[in-house]
Amino acid sequence: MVYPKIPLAQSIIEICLAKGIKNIIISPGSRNAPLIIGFVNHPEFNCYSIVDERCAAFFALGIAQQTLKPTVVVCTSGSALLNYYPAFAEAFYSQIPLIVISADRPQSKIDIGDGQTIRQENVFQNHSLFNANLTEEASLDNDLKINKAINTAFTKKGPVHINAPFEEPLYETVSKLDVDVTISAFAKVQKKISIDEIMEFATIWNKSKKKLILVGENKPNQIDVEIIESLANDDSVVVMTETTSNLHHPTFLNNIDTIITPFTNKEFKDFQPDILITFGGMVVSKRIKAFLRQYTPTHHWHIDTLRAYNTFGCLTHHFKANPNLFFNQFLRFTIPIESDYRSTYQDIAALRARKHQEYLAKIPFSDFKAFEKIIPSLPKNSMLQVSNSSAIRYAQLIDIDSSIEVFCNRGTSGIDGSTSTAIGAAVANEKPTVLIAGDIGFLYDSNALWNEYTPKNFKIILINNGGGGIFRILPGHAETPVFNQFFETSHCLTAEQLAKMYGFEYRIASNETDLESSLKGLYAQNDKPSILEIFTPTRENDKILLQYFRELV
Ligand SMILES: Cc1ncc(C[n+]2csc(CCOP(=O)(O)OP(=O)(O)O)c2C)c(N)n1
Repeated sequence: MVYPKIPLAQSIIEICLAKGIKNIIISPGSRNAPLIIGFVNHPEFNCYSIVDERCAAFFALGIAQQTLKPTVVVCTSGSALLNYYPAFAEAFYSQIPLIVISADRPQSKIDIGDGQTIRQENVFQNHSLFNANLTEEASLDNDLKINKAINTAFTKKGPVHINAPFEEPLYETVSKLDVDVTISAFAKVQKKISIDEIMEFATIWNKSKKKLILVGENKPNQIDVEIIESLANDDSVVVMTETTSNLHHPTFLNNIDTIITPFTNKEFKDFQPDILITFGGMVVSKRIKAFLRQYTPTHHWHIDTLRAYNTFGCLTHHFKANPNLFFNQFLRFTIPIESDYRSTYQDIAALRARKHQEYLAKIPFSDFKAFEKIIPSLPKNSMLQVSNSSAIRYAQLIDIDSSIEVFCNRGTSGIDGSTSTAIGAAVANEKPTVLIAGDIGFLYDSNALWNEYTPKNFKIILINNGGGGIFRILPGHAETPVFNQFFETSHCLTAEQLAKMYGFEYRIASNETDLESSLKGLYAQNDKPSILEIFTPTRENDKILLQYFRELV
């Protein structure tokens, strides 16, 4: 075996090994040479080389999003580390385990004029679940900090930072380990809810005729079928899901904006629930947030082992359990109550579905039309990754096959890493993966394509509406030069040259007929990754979408 000579690097690698860490994304540098040498020469690790640290961290995030296990990113000293911050913040808000290991100069070399040196300790302080600021020598104290960082990423599901100072020489190797690391185990406590707690809340539940369950971002296959059935069959329960909820039942309302946008004040008032139960991560729909903030339920209970955000300003209880455990215990104490809450909104959903079909049948080629064609064309049992911002909002409006797993970086809703995340996720998941991206987000993260790991069957459907289409939809849009240059950032760029440079097959479509045949070609191509770029009419898209909400009643 080849080990780095520096004992601290040996300790880091041995503790990662003992903790079952598998995937290491490495960006080049010299200060991190001891770590690179150690990880790459160990057969237990899958090492990936990605130059751009921002892309590397999102790629790692994509792997961790799929494996639900901590993924490590390793970089050199200096500004390299700061490029991890967007993915670090996304990991924090999306509860994804990410371990940053940065190489550093010893503290005596900071702020004395040494090259490629910045203040690295605690640099992610505001979003880090633990900072292991190591000292230069291998020691029990350092071992414990490394253990704690990795354990925290596992148990608290989020990002941690290990900062490791190394002094030159950096490239020397040895064939035997000099360290005998200490491994501290972590206890995985399965949280139980007390019977008293359950009874108190079941009593409220049993008296309420209007219960709304709103599911945020949720990993596929997390909720037991019996729980889904039980909630779906309760007359007093409306379950609202989003595309990123990965939760399906014919009675669940999966197109929130379509259902609620046309509501009058009276209809909102009627819809106002007595109890709101939420689980999962971030909610995409702005409209449901606005509704629940104005028409606050008497009770809002959030279910999550770790966190509960007071998203609607009315949080009354946090059940610290996973949703399966909670519902399995809780539903045993509930009794049916006569209510027309569910049936009322089933009827409205049926009306909206009819109006939706009528409207889509008559609209011209546009972003909305493209989504109407793309979503049903996606292969069954595939993974869909979606970029921010209008892409995920359009995707929410179209029914999707329940076998398709959907992901979007909604922790911070950034446009800076959707492609890198999607590629990392595709590498980890091995399912056929399609990314639907907007042009600005795609161009922003074009370095994502700069890697050797993109699966041959990976596909990007790029909706090129000539700029940030979302800004046309948001209130405040006015057709002025300032809007075009500084909000929409309109452009005439295409992905053609990027596709050529990175060895992607490239297709285009700018009308419905082209789109249908291009989609067929796209799915048939599995010998190299592909991009299908769809050009839509910049100045029509927003009008077509806004008119949709007017015609739903
Ligand atoms: C890193 C980052 N910078 C800026 C934003 C603000 N922002 C949100 S959406 C958007 C434009 C996205 O345009 P595009 O990718 O073309 O998608 P479209 O809205 O047209 O679907 C911008 C700049 C952001 N979310 N993240």
